[in-house]
This record gives sequence, C-alpha cells and structure tokens, in this order.
Amino acid sequence: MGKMKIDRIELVLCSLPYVHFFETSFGREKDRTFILVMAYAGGVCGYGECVADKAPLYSYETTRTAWMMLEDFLIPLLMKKSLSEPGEFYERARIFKGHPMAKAGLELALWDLLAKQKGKPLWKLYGGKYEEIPAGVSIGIQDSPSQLIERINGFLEEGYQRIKLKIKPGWDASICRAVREKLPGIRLQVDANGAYSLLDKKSLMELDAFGLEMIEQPFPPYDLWDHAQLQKEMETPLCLDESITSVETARKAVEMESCRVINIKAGRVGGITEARKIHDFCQARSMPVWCGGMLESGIGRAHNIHLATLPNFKYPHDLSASKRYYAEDLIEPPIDITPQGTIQVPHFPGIGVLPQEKRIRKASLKRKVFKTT
Ligand code: OSB
Ligand code: MG
Repeated sequence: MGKMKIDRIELVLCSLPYVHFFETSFGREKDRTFILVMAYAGGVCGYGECVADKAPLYSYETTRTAWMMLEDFLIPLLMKKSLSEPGEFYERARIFKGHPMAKAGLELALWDLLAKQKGKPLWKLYGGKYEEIPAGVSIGIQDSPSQLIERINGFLEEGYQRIKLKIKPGWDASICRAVREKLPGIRLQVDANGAYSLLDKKSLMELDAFGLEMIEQPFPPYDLWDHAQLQKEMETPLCLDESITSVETARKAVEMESCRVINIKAGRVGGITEARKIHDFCQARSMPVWCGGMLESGIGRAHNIHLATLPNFKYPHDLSASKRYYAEDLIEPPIDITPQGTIQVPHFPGIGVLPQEKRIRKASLKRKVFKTT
C-alpha cells in the first residue's frame, strides 16, 4: 500500500452559536466550542472534528485537554513515522491512555484525506450499504411542556422519523405522558445522560408505560452492572452511549445484558477504526446500533453520515439538518433532510461536502500549524 505523506497538521479552535439553546441533564448551552483538525498531504486536505466541549460534562475531555493531547503527543506521534492508513495511526496512539475525542479528531482527518487521495466517498471506503439514512432529532429540555410539544410538531412537519427527548429527574414521566397524549403514534425515545441511579428505579420503571423505542444511558458512564440490573426489570430496551468506550466495553455490555441497543459515536470511542470494530462486533452478536451525535458542525456530521451507512445501523440517527443546529454551518451544501425524513449520503470524495474557509475563519478563536521537520 502507498504511504500517506502528511506535510502538516492544522488545528483550529472554533465556536458556533446554536439556533436554539440545548439543555441536557448537565445544563443549558447556547453555543458549541470544538476543534477542527486539518491534515494536508500534497494539495489534498482532510478534515476532522474533535467533539470535546468546553467543560468536562459529557466525559472528562475538554477542548483544552484535547488540544494539549494533540499538540504534545498525538501530532508528534503521527509525524514520527510515515503511515499507510488511518487505522495504523489509531493502533500506534493506543499507547496513550484515554483521550478518545482527541484521537478521533485526528483520525477522522486522516480518513477524509485517504478517501480524497483515492477519489472515493468515505462510505465506499468503509463498505457502507445505505445511500440514504433515516434522520432523527434530539430535543433538549425546554422551559415548559407546551414549548416542547411545539418544537416536536415543528420537527415532525419537517419529516424527522423519530424524536429523542432529553430527560432528567423531574422532567421525565410527566413529560412523556404529555407528549404521548398529543402524539400517541410517533417514534419516541429518551436520553438521561446518566442523571439517575438505581435509587430512582421507581421513576425509571414508570417510563415503561410510554412505548419508548429505548431509554438511553440512565446511569453514569462506567456502570455496566447497574444497567444490567435495570434492564432485567424493564421492558423498554436500554441503549448505552457514554458507557461504551471501546469494543471491549461493548463485549462486556452484551455479555452482561446491560443494554439491547448501542449508540456509536466515533469521538467517544477514539475514532472510526474502533467505531467499526464495535459495529462489526454488535452485528455478529445481533445487537443493533445507531449513530449518535455531539451537535457537530457539518464537518463532524458528514463523518457521522458516512459511518451510519454500515449495515448494522438499524435505527434513525441523531443526525439532523444543518439548520437545526447552526444558522450558518461550516460546509456547503448544508446537510438537509428529505420530506421522507432521510439524509442522502454524499457521493463526492472524502466527507463529500465542502468546508468553507471564510466561515471557519469567522468561527475561529485560535489556530496553530504543525509542520513535519
Ligand atoms: O448524549 O447523545 C447525547 C449532544 C451533546 C452531547 C451528548 C449528546 C447529544 C445529543 C445531540 O443528544 C445529538 C445531535 O448531535 O443531534
Ligand atoms: Mg446520549
């Protein structure tokens, strides 16, 4: 195989305001901070997005820890030796413990670069099978149930195939009841981002009454055991997000029966190489998966779309139109959904959408170039 001759890596710290605040069990946010990673080889540029946020709320990583990992360890590791494919970088980077989002940001840029060098869209490189994927929407905690229902109706009119509600103690069963009264037939699921413990079993059991497709991550990230205890008693499938950090934890979750569905995010698991391993493992064990999101800009979201074309992705994803997140996304054309509630997978090389340098510059807070010496 040929070598990927990387000339330089560029990091850009960006900030983009949301069109609507996003509130989860860990708080309300009005904008998103993230790192773009660009990998250059010859005239070709691969783009990745590191999904670490300002504060360590979803996981321990932050934009500053990710920048530090990239600058001090991951970029020097990449530059040390030539590379034939991104999976090789991922394997080498395993020597450094943790920091999956930092690793994934750089690995995604390498995947985009490789696909562009080969003149193929990423999904073809990955062996994806869908050319159109089902779109869902994740809706944050609102100020009132009526405001929530209004937002849900707006998204249903746009065609989204399922609605995911963020929940927390006090914004859970009563909210599901209010939504089900108005919208009995919609595909509905909830995500707690680890806001509960087994002491809350009674209020979690109440959720069985609402015909939810799944309950995502009721308990904190590293707790496969308590999820297994809850899954034994609940009819609604549990879905794990934060808990699944590698194919190894996926295996333990399957073997302990901690969940019946897994949400895959490349950033959470260290990149596409590990995400595909989890996908393949789950497929072999008949555990369906779907693609989660981290409110990415169009660059990160385009990567997610390609990943979601693999055959064991079996539910609508947290992949929505650009305009649902940002007034001005960083790419052209923006990601849009069809009236049937699907997203068409790009056919151009790499991520298949064009990052807009002017808009990146406008969003940027800090920029640094790392050259091969
Ligand atoms: O838990 O799935 C989550 C956003 C940020 C952090 C965690 C999560 C989310 C979402 C949004 O639910 C999904 C999206 O990108 O649309
Ligand atoms: Mg989640």
